[in-house]
Amino acid sequence: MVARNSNLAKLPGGYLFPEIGRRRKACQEQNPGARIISLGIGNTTEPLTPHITEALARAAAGLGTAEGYSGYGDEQGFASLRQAIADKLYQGRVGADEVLTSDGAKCDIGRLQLLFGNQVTVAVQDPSYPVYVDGSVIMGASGDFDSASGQYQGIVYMPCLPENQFFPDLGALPRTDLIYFCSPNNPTGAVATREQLAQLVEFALANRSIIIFDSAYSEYIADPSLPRSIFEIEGARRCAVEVSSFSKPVGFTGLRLGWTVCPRDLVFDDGSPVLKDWNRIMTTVFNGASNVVQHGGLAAVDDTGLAEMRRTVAYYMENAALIKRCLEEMGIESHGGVNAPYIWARFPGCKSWDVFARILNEAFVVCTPGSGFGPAGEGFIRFSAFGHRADVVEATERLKKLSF
Ligand code: PL4
Repeated sequence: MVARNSNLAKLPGGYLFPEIGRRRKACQEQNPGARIISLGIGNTTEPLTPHITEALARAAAGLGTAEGYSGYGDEQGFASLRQAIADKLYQGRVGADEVLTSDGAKCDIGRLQLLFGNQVTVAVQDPSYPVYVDGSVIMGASGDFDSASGQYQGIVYMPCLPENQFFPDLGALPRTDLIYFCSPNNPTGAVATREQLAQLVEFALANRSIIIFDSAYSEYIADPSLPRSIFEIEGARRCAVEVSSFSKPVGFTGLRLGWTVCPRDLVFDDGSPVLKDWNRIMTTVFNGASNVVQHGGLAAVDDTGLAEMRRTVAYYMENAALIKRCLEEMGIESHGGVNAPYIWARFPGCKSWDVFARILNEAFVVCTPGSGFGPAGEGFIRFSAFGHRADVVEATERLKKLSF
């Protein structure tokens, strides 16, 4: 027999989102006639535009011809797509050679964890997208789980609460090798200001840390004064990598296409470039994003695609406004939902999973319990703005009938 990977044994429970799916299924079985609406998992619902589906269809049909057929491509992705991302989404702030495309931000986070190995120390925003912590645990970079605090002993948790404007007190933090930072934030919906990101970069440079910046929701920033990329900040090229995705702005959650920017200037202690090792990881354990999907990505970032992207984002943000208004009418404190598709609602004195259960069983609406994102999420609930408009309207009507 083979010994179990002891790191996996450190995880106290299953991954958050399948657990929510399990509870939804149980509720449906108990209430077969109920029409459950999801404001839970951040999963896109609106159809792709003809502009994109035509590009996908053309590429797929081309594979059936001698001229259009292609097999393995470069693991880093189409040169044209890397250039388009650098030019259109980063306005030339990063080089095409620094952009490596992939099958999504989540998968890149896992491969970055492989890149940095298990000897690194790690800091995360608390609450945060569970992959940062769970992936670090699986890699062996977390220490043991302490059930009293709900924290891993080897991970530095940076509380991000309404009381500190969702930005950690950097002066109170110990040095770590890696700092995971997500803006617009999942789950709080908070967006770091330029000044805050400048402080973070200064902190990372002073400590010789590397920031893993997750900008999966950057297209949801409508306020032009807020930074969409860490690379808008002076010095970030020497201390940050950025993961991002076509999932949320274009609806490629099922198609799968993302990218990571790893600047040439970022080096390890020994002076060797991080980009060289990132290339090594990507060429070794990844075989390139689907060639059909990359054609869809090219369509998403041409002029028509970018205009459509803005309309898709606007649609989900109108949902966010409806959810926020509903919570306001209910007298529930809420955050986010302005430059981000998540609304973070506070239920003082309540346990997140209890509120989740009430909303599911009494309103047949799925949400996400804040504690699933870290101990500082206890007492909060995350509502996702991804959904069909009619469902969001009905969900808010049902929510208004509950009292907390
Ligand atoms: C459920 C901050 C959602 N099964 O689609 P990707 O891989 O390019 O991007 C995933 C991702 C990356 N970074 C952040 C994210 O919030 C997400 C997606 N998160 C959510 O509801 O929190 C989907 C979750 C999916 C998952 O586990 O990612």
